[in-house]
Amino acid sequence: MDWWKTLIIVGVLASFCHLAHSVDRGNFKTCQQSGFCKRQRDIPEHESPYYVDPTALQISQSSVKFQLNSRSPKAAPLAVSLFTLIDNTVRVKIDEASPLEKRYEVPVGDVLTSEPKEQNFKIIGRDSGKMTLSTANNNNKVIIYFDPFQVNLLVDEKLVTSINSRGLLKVEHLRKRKISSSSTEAAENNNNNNDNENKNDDDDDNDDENDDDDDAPDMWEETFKTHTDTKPKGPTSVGLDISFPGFQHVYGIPEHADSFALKSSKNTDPYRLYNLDVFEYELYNPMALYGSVPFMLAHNALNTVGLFWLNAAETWIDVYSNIADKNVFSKLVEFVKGDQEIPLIDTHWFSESGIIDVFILLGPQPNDVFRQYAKLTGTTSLPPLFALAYHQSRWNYNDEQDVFNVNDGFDENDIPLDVIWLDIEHTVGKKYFTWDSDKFPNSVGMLDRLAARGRKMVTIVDPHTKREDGYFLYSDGKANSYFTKDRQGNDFEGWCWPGSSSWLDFTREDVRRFWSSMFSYDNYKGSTKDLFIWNDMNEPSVFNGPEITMPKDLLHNDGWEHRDIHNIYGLYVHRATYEGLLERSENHDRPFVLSRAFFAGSQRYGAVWTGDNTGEWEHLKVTIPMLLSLSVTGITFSGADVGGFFKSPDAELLTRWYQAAAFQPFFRAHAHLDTKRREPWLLPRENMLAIRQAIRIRYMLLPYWYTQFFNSEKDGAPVMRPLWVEYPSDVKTFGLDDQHMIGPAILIKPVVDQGSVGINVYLPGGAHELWYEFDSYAAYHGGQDLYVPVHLQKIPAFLRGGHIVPVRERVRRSSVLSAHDPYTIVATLDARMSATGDLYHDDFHSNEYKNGKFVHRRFTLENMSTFTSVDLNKGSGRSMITDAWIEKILILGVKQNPSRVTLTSQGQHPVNLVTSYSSQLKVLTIRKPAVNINADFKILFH
Ligand code: NBV
Repeated sequence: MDWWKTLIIVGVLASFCHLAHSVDRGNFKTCQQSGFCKRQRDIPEHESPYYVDPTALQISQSSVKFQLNSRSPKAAPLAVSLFTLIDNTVRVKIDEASPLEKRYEVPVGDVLTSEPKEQNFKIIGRDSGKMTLSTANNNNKVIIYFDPFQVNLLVDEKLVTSINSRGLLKVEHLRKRKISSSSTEAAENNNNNNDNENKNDDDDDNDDENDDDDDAPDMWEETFKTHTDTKPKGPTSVGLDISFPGFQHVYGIPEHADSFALKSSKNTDPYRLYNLDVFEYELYNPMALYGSVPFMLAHNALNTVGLFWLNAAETWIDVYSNIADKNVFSKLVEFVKGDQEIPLIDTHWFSESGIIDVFILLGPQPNDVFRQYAKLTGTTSLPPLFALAYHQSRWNYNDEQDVFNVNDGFDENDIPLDVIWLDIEHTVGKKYFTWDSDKFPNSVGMLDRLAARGRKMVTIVDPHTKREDGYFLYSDGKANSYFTKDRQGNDFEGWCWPGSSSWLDFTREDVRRFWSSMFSYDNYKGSTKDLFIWNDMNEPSVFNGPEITMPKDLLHNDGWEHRDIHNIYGLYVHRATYEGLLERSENHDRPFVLSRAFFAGSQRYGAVWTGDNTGEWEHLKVTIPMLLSLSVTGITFSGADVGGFFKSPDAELLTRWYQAAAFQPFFRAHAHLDTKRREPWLLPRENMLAIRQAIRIRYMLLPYWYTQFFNSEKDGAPVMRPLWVEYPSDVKTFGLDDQHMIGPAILIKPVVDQGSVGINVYLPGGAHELWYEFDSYAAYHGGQDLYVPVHLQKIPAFLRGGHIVPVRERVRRSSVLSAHDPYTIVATLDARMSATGDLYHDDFHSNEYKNGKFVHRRFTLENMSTFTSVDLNKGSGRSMITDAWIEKILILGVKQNPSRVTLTSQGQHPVNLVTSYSSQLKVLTIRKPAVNINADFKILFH
């Protein structure tokens, strides 16, 4: 074996076998170590050198196009296209006016679901200095200032976003390299590696003679540790500043292990977006992690604005805040003088290549921004129900017997479970789509045995392919030239779990089709319809690559460099897998695929998780801001390894982790190979009971979760949501990192501190709002910090008054087994003695719902006098015949026992219903209304 390979193996094993104890920062670049980051970040704030020639505007009904010229001889002219889009959205594209060659743009359909629909504007003002546009039927304005170039966006006459107001627009134009004596050697190397371009050519107009930075050492080649990035195109970065006047809070741009409201980066590195496999990541810093969504939301008491930066290259974002960045002295002066500055958040975005393509989503409210973003990048597809239930994973369940023991363990302890997961050790030598036949001699039999209890299995399929002749994936991939290429045009070879590996070029559609076909039952031998997939390592993780990933100068489809597409590689893997599962059932069944890497739009293909966290209290805490950041940027279906991947949590931490995660979208326990086994029954009994209780609550609430996911597929609103989505003007909610909501009706503040005996929960909404404690049904007013004493079983959760939540009370072994069980409807009265909510129901696994085969009802309780059920699925002309019925209705906050309660269903005679009333709990229970969930009915309270 080559010496370098031995070194790598030792290094990798050392880190993966836990000799290291925290992130090795030296493996990852700081801004100072990244040429373009440094160059872009160092631009001083100034008046922009760019100006528009107002006589040369090209104006159409929905776009304005113009050239930007610069007073600085170093900057090449730029071409700007500004589009007004439907639904209060404005798009600004900035490219070089005449680039040497085309710059990369993500193909339409890959992130944007389709070409965004434009909407006509009116020119409502124009003079020599500016032009003002407004789209029909809304109160938004776009003002283009000519000199210096700047774009302001107003909502209801309020300035909410300003582009290039700090003059930081900078596009490093493509150029040919000048050969100077100092750089000859480097240039030669460069040309050797890249024989089709960059020959020195003195006549070229774009060759900026005045640009004396051209030969800066890191512009044409960049070395990090032992890796040299040959940068055949030289410097190609793009950057722009975007400010949010009037805002003090911005959110989003996952993935970072950091607070939900983004912090000022004045004294740190900028937030980095570059999909990376970061071993033992640290908390509360802006380092990059496994996925990237370049989408940010600014929110204040009046407005929400979204900013989507469509660029798949490495990206850094600076966030400055005039309020947060103020020093103590100026705060004191302000306090004494009594005047306060208007808050302002300045952001500065820069990407290594591609073009500037920015979408400003003008809201004005949070749900508007979610819908506007969903129109661009799509929504989370409704998962099959089992995917929302509880998952049990570990690296690794060793063999079939191990799987059966786990399967039985859940039943013996009456703990519901839907899915058991198999990690990389189930394969032959990490060759995916294979089974180690010693450990798993009869995978079909095993899958069937799980399926008999309504359970599924998930296996891991990573995107690195073992380079072994005879391994079908490798042989076919090689024969068809499907692998990502190095600079010499050979299949790139790197190091990963299987040893020497290659990586399919998932940016190519034909390669994705090839990958998808691997999931057919014929190709994936030993799989059945009950087997689903997990894509790990798809950043992609390359053990011997720069920053543990692919070299940036590798080549993909049409000669685009890995640099251009890095952040979207993982999405393509996720997508190809998702499409494979769809195909294997001829589009009949909904896929389930978990992915570690992601980008904007990944929500369309399934779930993501936050990777290799650690079994420590701080890691439990950070799950909330991390998952909220994913949620508000479209990645609705996300979770964190319950218990933490590294290290062994003690029983208390593990219990609290289950309780928090039972209220997070993707609910899976997972653990590193080296950790102690931690299936719930291995814990002391009181912990096992508390965990069982948390999982049972999850199952009880599955109808509510499922309904929320159905709604989210339609409107893009997150299921796990910050309080400010429901209470946009309540400033006390803007900085919360430790409590959140599920849909509009459930508020939760999990216990995340060791030895906690009580916690303060903020109940929003003012004194007129009512909140009902989940276990006791006790009612509390909003607008207060409520102290809640806690014991080991306690999960501080509240139901919001005025809502109706569907649940299922019968506990089964898995969610599938309760598909035909009746529902209980829980209504919580608000101050007007009313409540409303909906229930969605279908076959829980197929795509038939897309043909209208579902039940969707709206329940409304008016003034504690009538309860009605209305069909929300009338429009489709189809519905679903179901035997599911309502076995109980619980009404919380009822002040008086009604003398009689009657039910009228489908036009029949009214019948009296059996009820019971607890004057102490203020709960009215209607027993056995026994009405089909799809019936039109009315209940009257006399
Ligand atoms: O496949 C092994 C693990 C997996 O269990 C984990 O969930 C992934 O995030 N995988 C990473 C690779 C190695 C991690 C040290």
